[in-house]
Amino acid sequence: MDSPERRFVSLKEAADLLGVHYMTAYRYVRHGQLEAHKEGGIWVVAVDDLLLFQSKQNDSKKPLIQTSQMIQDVRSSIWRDRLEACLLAGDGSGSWSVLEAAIDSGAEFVDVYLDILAPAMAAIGERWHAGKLEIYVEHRATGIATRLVARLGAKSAHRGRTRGVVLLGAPSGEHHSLAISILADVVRLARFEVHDLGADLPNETFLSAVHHSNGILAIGISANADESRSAVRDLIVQLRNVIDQDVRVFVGGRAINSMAEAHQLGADEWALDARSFVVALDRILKGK
Ligand code: B12
Repeated sequence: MDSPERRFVSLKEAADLLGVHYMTAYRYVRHGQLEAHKEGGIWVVAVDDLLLFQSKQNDSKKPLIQTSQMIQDVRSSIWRDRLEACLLAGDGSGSWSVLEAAIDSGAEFVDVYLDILAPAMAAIGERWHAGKLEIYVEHRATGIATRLVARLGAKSAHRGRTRGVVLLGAPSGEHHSLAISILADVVRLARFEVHDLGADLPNETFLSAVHHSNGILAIGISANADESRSAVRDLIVQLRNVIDQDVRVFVGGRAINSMAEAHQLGADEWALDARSFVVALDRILKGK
């Protein structure tokens, strides 16, 4: 896999974290004070650059947003390392205890999924890629992670009205279902109704699910293995025959790295991760 990732937030999120209006944050970018670049038409800012910007602002006596954010990041990395160690050791109950401790110490569910569990799995994937891991260890860790997600999902579930239906799945030949489960829970936490169809789904099954779902806001197709791209393209061609024009088709996952690639596969949109996906869904909902 790639080198350890930098975390990015949208400029809107950056503005919220800084406690300023979006246009103010945009001005920082225009004036070269804050590093940002465009991804799929959306300005994004690396968290490191945001923290650097903030530290430079210290003198101006503005309240420091994210001393707490920095602390949170450091905490997350500690929990993530502990979780990774438990997952590698095949220690299921220890793994759950790490997540419980993180939650007890104030971590949000979204952060547990995305800043602790997902990076711990990514680190295990890197070890596997570097040939430093027996393959069974990765499979065992995935089994534990799947059970962790089930427990987290039960703990974080909420009742009440939802804001629209989002269908998630992966096409035939694509076996990474854990990523979809995590994505699904994070989108649920943002109060969307998610139909998680899982991985390795024949096209006709996907189409049938679409046919039987009312009020679909968006469809998200996940692809983590590079060889799944053509299956994604095929699926989207078929989906176009059955979906309403205003249903947005998203693609995402480790095999798809930009909006341009998403468009080449026939999708309307791409999102880097679950947080940006939720931001995009919010935007679509507002435009309705
Ligand atoms: C567990 C795992 C497996 C398990 C999957 C079991 C399961 N039930 O899910 C098994 C063992 C089956 C497996 C198989 C393979 N794997 Co694998 N796997 C992983 C691993 C370690 C974790 C995946 C995971 O669940 N991560 C947790 C998720 C939540 O993290 P995430 O990727 O950051 O997810 C975010 C985004 O991707 C995004 N996202 C994901 N989907 C979507 C969809 C939409 C619409 C949107 C908007 C966003 C979005 O949002 C998520 C949340 O923020 C990853 C390593 C990694 N970096 O993740 C490798 C990894 C994905 N696998 C990889 C590979 C190469 C394979 C194999 C080809 C290996 C092989 N030679 O057999 C096969 C492919 C099988 C297939 N055809 O699908 C590579 C993929 C590289 C690439 N791009 O091609 C990775 C990155 C490992 C590596 N470092 O090289 N794998």
